[in-house]
Amino acid sequence: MQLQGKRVTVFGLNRSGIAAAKLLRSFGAAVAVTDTRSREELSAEIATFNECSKLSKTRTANSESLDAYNPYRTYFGGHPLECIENTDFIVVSPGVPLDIPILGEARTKNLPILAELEIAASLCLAPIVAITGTKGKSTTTLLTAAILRADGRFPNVCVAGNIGVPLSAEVQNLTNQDIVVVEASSFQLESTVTFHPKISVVLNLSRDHLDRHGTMSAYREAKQKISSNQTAADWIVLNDSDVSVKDFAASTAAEAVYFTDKGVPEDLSFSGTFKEVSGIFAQQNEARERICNLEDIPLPGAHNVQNVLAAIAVGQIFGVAGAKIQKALQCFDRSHPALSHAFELVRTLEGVRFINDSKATNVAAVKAALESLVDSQVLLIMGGYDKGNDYTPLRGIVQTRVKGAVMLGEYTQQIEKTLANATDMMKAKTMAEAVRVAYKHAAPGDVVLLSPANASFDMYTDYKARGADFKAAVDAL
Ligand code: UMA
Repeated sequence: MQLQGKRVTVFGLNRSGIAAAKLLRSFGAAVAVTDTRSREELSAEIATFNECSKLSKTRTANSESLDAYNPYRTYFGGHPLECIENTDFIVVSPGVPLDIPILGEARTKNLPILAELEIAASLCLAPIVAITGTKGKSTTTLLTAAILRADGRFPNVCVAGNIGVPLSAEVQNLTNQDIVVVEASSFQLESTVTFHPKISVVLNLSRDHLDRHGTMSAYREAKQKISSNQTAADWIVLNDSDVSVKDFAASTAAEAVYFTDKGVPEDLSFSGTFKEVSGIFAQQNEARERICNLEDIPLPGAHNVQNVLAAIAVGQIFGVAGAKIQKALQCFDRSHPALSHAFELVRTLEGVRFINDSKATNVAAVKAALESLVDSQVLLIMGGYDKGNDYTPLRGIVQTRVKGAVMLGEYTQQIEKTLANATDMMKAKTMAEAVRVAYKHAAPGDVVLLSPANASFDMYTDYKARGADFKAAVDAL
């Protein structure tokens, strides 16, 4: 992408916007930034931006503000029309919805609106493995990176994207000998145009983020952009057991490889990975290779088996030896922050296990958590900011596995309506109250599970703060 002399307006001054602005400037673009938050609210971000800018720009005397480092324009406290005047194109942070009026105005001016991921990927020398899905993206990204690191052939195996570090912040450290594993969300993919990973992975697809995308088909369309520019020289890894993603193969030129946790595939021509009772296997050209034992899977839950299968399928495409894959799984580092608050055992008290699954911000994630608790009765804490969820898929499993559900917060009417009569319903205003109520109804052998099915913004800054509150409440018992 030719950026020298281009005028670009970056929407959103958070992690992605800061990294994109810095990247664009270092490639010679004139960058304006705009954010709905005020200059005061953005003081921390502006300080970070200035800190980053010191690396690429000469500091001027007595200059503490963003403008001092940036000879271009800043528009805070909103997006005035002016911010898209005299600009060649717009770069949006993932958290900026594409239907805000100013972006509509930009479209009438025929200004291209590009994702931060689009810009970063177009400047990335390293091949990209991009991983998407409604749930399991972060875990699979980390597992894939661990397998590729264990192989030893890449000087740098980088992890970026929705997992917390924008690709824009990493591209300049990458060469064509390296590899980058990108967790790609629908928000990031939505406004990509030329994004072209060497390998794409689609783990699953179920209702989520409908407050942003409006319809399931729009959400799916955003996800499908992961593979729309792939060619016959690329690969797509798909969940054979999830009908909603299996047919992604039909809309891409990439060669499809599958994974399934439903036993030995009947189709002899199956290419990919599968789980059966005795372990995990890879199959290619009708030849089977045993990769590891089920005990080698480093994370609990049936959903993590699928994540491991997907990561191994990527390893298989790169020709990573089975023994190295097994070693990578056995030595997998579970301490990455992206793995906390995801089906994490906090404490066992009087035989009751407390599991923090605050990261379960959609219905599919809650279902997966409940399916993993085969031998226990569950006290389930749910609630939060509803993104347009349909809780119907939970009815069956709640009926059989959930002893009681504690509705946390003010926005649980839809859950209560859908799960009425499926289990005992209780209510709590605070996390401490929810934990106390759940514990009161639990018996030895039961599990108290925080798996909210919703975003956390009604009560917390993010799912991590919600998970931390759960842990504190559990510790206080
Ligand atoms: N803003 C505007 N105008 C608007 C709306 C927002 O200016 O109309 C501003 C906000 O004030 C804010 C910025 O735009 O300053 C939005 O920033 P952002 O939310 O994109 O924040 P980043 O720090 O860049 O985080 C993003 C991802 N956030 C979202 O997708 C919402 C992070 O994913 C990601 O880790 C990060 O880039 C690095 O790549 C988080 C997330 O919640 C974890 N993702 C969703 C999910 O996983 O479900 C998709």
